Amino acid sequence: MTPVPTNQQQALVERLMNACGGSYSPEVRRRYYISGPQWAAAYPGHALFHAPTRDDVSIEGAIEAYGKIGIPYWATHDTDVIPTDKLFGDEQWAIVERIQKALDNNGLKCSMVTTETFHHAVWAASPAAEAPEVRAYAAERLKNTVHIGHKLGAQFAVYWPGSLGYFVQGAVEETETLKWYADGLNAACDADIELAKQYNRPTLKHCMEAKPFEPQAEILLPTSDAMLAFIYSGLLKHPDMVGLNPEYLHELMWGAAPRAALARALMCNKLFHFDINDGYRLKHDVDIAVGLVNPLDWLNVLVLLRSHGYNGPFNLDYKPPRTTSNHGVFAVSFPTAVDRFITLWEMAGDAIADPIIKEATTALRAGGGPVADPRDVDAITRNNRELLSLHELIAHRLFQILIGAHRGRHYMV
Ligand code: XLS
Ligand code: MG
Ligand code: MG
Repeated sequence: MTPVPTNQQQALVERLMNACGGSYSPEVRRRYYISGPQWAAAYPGHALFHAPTRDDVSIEGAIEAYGKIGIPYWATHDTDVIPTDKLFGDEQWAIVERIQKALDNNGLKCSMVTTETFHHAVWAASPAAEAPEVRAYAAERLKNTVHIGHKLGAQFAVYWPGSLGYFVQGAVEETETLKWYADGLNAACDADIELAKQYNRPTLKHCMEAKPFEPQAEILLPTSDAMLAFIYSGLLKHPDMVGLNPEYLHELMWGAAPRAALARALMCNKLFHFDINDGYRLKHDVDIAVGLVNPLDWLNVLVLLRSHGYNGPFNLDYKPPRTTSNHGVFAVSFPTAVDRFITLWEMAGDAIADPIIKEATTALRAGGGPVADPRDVDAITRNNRELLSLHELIAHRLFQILIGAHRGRHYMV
């Protein structure tokens, strides 16, 4: 084996990327409501046990790279772009202006803004801590993010409560903490109503994002379902303005079927925004890029969303692996993530239109016909016994669509 000299490695990666083929043009990619977060582009590969492996990526660097790839929207936490001690003042607004310029220069729009309420030491006891000054500060931060959102033309504000939970039991009174958390969201929505008037824009869509574990040991709103209950709990002043930003992996982490979790959000008309990535059940929030672990499940998720006309953002909330270089982040990681998403989205269209799946689904819904006595359990069971084999047949057909067998692709031994 011949070693690959360092000055030829990028060229090798590029050549093999081209050899893979099947990439969409930036124009095609821009037709989809895909957003690239600043934090995903700038993630340097660090974690609890990991030192960073990559260099910093600037605001302009991320936006320019997204523009070239064809990622049409950009999203950010407040402190991804504004140092904590520069928030609220003139320096913040100068940075916001810089961001707008970079977005304009590269043909991107800001879709979403979110407040970091988990990293800084001030959030040690959560954004809904006992101390009123912490909660007042949290409200200021949320209102400020809404303001930045209006300034940048965003449509969505996301809330991942992060440290809303505890490590040791008994000290925190959960119902009180949840009421305090609602106060923060209420302040953000009230501010939004005022700012929307001022900027002559619609109010933002406020989207809650659940994660079952991390960063605290116990989380007070661990799932999208818990958040739905919170939205309808009576604690929110504007429940109509608040919905969900489920994250694919966050649902998988607690053992859910992500498709079923999304269905429950759809039933309530609360699926506002969707963080897309992949990973493993009952494990950490590894944020692997979409489709690399569970492509069949992803196909199923997109069939559901397409058939319900979901038209919100698909936010690339994943972490390029720490083995990927700074060059690789934009040459391999982002374009391939976008292209797998588009491919799966198009396959979902194939699945919806597939004549075999259609006929099987219709037959299942028709059942075997009425039985003479509607209480005759044996007759009812017998009546559609053979039809039920279609469940597995449909799953097989979805697998065929995933591997292209429905288009005549076959393997020979
Ligand atoms: C963290 C979350 C975070 C949110 C936005 O696990 O996924 O990245 O999407 O704060
Ligand atoms: Mg997320
Ligand atoms: Mg995650």
